[in-house]
Amino acid sequence: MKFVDEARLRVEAGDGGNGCLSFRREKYVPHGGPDGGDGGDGGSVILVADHNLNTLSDYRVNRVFKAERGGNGAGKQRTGAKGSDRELPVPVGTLCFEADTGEFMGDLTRDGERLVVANGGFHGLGNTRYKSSTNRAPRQTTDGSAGEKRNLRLELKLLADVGLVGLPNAGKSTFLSAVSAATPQIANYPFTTLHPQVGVVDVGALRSFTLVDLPGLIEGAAEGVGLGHRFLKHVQRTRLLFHVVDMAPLDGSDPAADMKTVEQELQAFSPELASRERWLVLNKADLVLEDERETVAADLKRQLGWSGPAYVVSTLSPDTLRPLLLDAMTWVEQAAQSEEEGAASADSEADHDA
Ligand SMILES: Nc1nc2c(ncn2[C@@H]2O[C@H](COP(=O)(O)OP(=O)(O)OP(=O)(O)O)[C@@H](O)[C@H]2O)c(=O)[nH]1
Ligand SMILES: [Mg+2]
Repeated sequence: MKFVDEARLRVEAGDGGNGCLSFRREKYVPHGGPDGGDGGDGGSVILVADHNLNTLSDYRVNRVFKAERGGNGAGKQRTGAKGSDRELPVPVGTLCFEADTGEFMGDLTRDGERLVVANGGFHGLGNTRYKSSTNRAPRQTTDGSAGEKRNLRLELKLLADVGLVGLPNAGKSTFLSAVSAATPQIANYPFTTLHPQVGVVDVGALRSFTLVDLPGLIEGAAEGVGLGHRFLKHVQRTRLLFHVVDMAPLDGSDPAADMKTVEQELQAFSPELASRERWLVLNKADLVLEDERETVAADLKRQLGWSGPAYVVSTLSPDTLRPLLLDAMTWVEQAAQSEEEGAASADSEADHDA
């Protein structure tokens, strides 16, 4: 399915049904009282996050999505039916904005999460409601109120724990396919990957993290060279980046210079992303003689002044990825835990203030 990560649409909630004006008419009851029922509420339009979706392609052509109008009230105090809601499934990671004002409306981060984007109108009242001791035959009713209508802009920013960045051909997709059930396209030409793809990495019993594979970055991506750099937004919400580097590029390029290129492009996209926790994944170790691997790796780190974590791997032999995956799992768990603690302490501070 086509990958679409931005969309515009119009949503129109249902109007409330009108109240009814009616009087009881029965045999042998000459002056029956009022019996007009209320209308039903209009249906709302609701975004619902669905983890089976990974694209906004359902919304790529500007369409209008309407919820049902509430039914009108009727005699014999019958209430109009409530208009049914219109549910719009969207991928987890969808952000919603009101298109005309740019106002942020919500972020759907969990499967099943719901966001009402247009509230249905309120029902009108039937004349039965206006009966009183002084007015036994009210002719008053109200109409239902109008449902909300608005233009929306949706933006998908994938949610994953770890993101893969690097030059084209570094082996990012091979990495994802080696460690998850995802089946990205792999080939020895640049820009094989055109769209981000997420896989789940199982690391033993009940421990897993999500990993997103991206297209390759090249020099000038920020100015639109190659596939540009817009896709980097899909790693903005990751906790950790794997920077995949080809240790022995066939084109004879210098791996240290290659690394710097990627660093510069991350920086150009967002300094915040460039300073995100990033681990070096020196790939294609199988192309380097076994007793030279450590020297090559040490040399690269020295050239870059790299003091962070670095792993020498070959995505063609998944065993070599094991230590990296275990460390990443632990790191992700700890990051999630400290985030939770941070949120909890912020909450308790707020309680304290209150
Ligand atoms: N020898 C060797 N080749 C590898 C290794 N990992 C990947 N490759 C090869 O490198 C080529 C590129 O791999 P991909 O996984 O498509 O690279 P990518 O980083 O996803 O590339 P783009 O999608 O273009 O950005 C393919 O021919 C892979 O078979 C490795 O560890 N050793
Ligand atoms: Mg790829």
